[in-house]
Amino acid sequence: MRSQIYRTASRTVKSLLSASRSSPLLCEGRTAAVATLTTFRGRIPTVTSFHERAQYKSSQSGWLSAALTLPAAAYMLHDQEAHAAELERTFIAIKPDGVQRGLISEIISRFERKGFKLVAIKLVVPSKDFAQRHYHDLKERPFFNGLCDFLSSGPVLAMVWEGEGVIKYGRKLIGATDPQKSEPGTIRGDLAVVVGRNIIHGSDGPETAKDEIALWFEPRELVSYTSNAEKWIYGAN
Ligand code: DAT
Ligand code: MG
Repeated sequence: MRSQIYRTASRTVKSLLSASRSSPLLCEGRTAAVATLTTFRGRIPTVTSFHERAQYKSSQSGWLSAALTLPAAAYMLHDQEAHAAELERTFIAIKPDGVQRGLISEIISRFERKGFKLVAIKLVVPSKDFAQRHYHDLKERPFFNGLCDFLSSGPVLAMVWEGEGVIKYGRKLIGATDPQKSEPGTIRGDLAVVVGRNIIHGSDGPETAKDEIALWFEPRELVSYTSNAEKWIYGAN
């Protein structure tokens, strides 16, 4: 347990430090949060939330008011359970057919209700060149050109979801590539009929997830935060 806490803490510190390097505007709040980490022995994972509140306050009305909120924030977070799971991230996109059919909220709610956390989202119309980069591993397939034409034909809702096992389980929520073979209860099984209009994309492994997140999002577009629900979603008895 203790080593998990230290692992999570060091991850938090690393991400805070790298974020502060990449974003000078946020530097003050983040550095202060890292410094505070050393004073919160035994309650390390709450620092992320604390930091986010401090950063928010800092961006709203300056560091002074953030400093004034510290005792209250520390008190409010005192009861939060330490969530020590190593959380992973996956890239999920609702393709133009899913967007046009009004399935955004239906699809998002399935990931949300499961307990996964949304950490990035944007609506974009990818260029054909961008679509070809996204599907580069399929460039030898006969449907590659049509697939890239289709992905770049309209708005795509690009997202990053976070959670324990989210890459593999995200694929389970999505269902088999061909909706004719997807189980009922899955997104494609319930909401799509043919492979050429299967409404959603999900990364198929850790390496793909990393590459696809980097292709679609700038690091600063990924929002690290602690959800209030996490203490109810994660835990061991
Ligand atoms: P998935 O989207 O399940 O990861 P994939 O990576 O093999 O599947 O293929 C990417 C997309 O290409 C898929 O969502 C739909 C399209 N596609 C796959 N196989 C196809 C086929 N046989 N005919 C037409 N389109 C296909
Ligand atoms: Mg794939």
